[in-house]
Amino acid sequence: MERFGFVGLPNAGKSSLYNALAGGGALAAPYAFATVDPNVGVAKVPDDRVAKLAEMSGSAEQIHATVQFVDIAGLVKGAAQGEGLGNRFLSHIREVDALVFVLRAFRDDDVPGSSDPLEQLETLEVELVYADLESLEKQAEKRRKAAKGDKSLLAEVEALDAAIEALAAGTPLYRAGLDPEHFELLRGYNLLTAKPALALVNLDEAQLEDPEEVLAPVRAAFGERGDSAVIGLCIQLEAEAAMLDPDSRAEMLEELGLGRGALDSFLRAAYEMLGLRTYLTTGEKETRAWTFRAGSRAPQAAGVIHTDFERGFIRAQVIQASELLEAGSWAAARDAGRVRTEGKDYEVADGDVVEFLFNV
Ligand SMILES: Nc1nc2c(ncn2[C@@H]2O[C@H](COP(=O)(O)OP(=O)(O)OP(=O)(O)O)[C@@H](O)[C@H]2O)c(=O)[nH]1
Ligand SMILES: [Mg+2]
Repeated sequence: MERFGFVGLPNAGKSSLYNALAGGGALAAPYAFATVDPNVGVAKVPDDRVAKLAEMSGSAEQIHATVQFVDIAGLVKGAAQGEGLGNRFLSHIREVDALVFVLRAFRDDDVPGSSDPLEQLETLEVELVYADLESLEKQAEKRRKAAKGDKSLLAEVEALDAAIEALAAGTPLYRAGLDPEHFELLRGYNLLTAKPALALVNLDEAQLEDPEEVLAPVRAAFGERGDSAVIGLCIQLEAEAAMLDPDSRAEMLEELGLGRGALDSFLRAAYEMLGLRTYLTTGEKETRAWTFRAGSRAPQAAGVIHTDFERGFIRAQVIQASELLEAGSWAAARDAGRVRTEGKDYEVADGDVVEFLFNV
């Protein structure tokens, strides 16, 4: 399962965010390093299509796609040189697939720390960039030597040089605009800033009135990807709402004008940013959302259900969920000629409802 890690300064609200997603369980406290060992939780990826298809098919069970999220200890200036929880903290970040920067904007005199999200983003980026730069410089030297005898390594050395240049200028690789081929060649180095990243700005209730005022500078700093990669929400309210039963929760969010809460859209954005997409299967037994990587062909996507499906893949019957729901049933959609037959080169799309035919 894919994992997001929450990265932020002490008291930014990481453990509170964890509690909002998990319905409690993590210590959230107004002092630095309340969290030492990471808390790991699982969240359902919200998807309206699951319930709708389940209703259509009379499914006994509904199964959502899930992601893991990890509440990591707070990072401080100098972490890359061992300050705070130092290397321990960095190794926890290394183990996740994507970064969610939790940036505090909320103002509260009882909670020490900065309320300037931009300043925090800069601090975090400096530490991660520094750690990456240090690890790359060591490795690049060896690769340069090896490339003298082995020309096939030249492209990799070029990629390393481009990455080092960006990092030395203080730019994290997720927004350095590196050549995609270079980026690919850096994959094996497990760099912190080569992971996809998004920023979650923790607002107070007053700031919720006009979030853009707070978010705009963060968007600008986050580069071109800024618009979809910067999300504002009030973690405290979401965490309080998460502790309630579903009816009171809906009522509370409604009263605050938060609709279904911002957590759902945050989870969906994080999932998509990771390059994850969903296809669905539906029948009387269950309706289920399956996670695949954007760009996967039908056999690889089938392999998510079972390796036999990939190995013995013959063909897939496919229709978009919205079309199927409009038709009202699989049989009606098929009779209307709306169910397509696709082969092994088909690139599966988000929202496809699929039946695989395979033989092993
Ligand atoms: N006023 C206010 N307080 C908040 C908000 N979010 C979190 N807090 C409080 O801030 C304090 C720190 O929150 P945590 O979630 O423990 O912060 P953390 O990022 O996990 O901190 P460390 O584990 O020390 O790195 C707690 O006392 C929270 O109740 C918010 O939106 N508004
Ligand atoms: Mg914490």
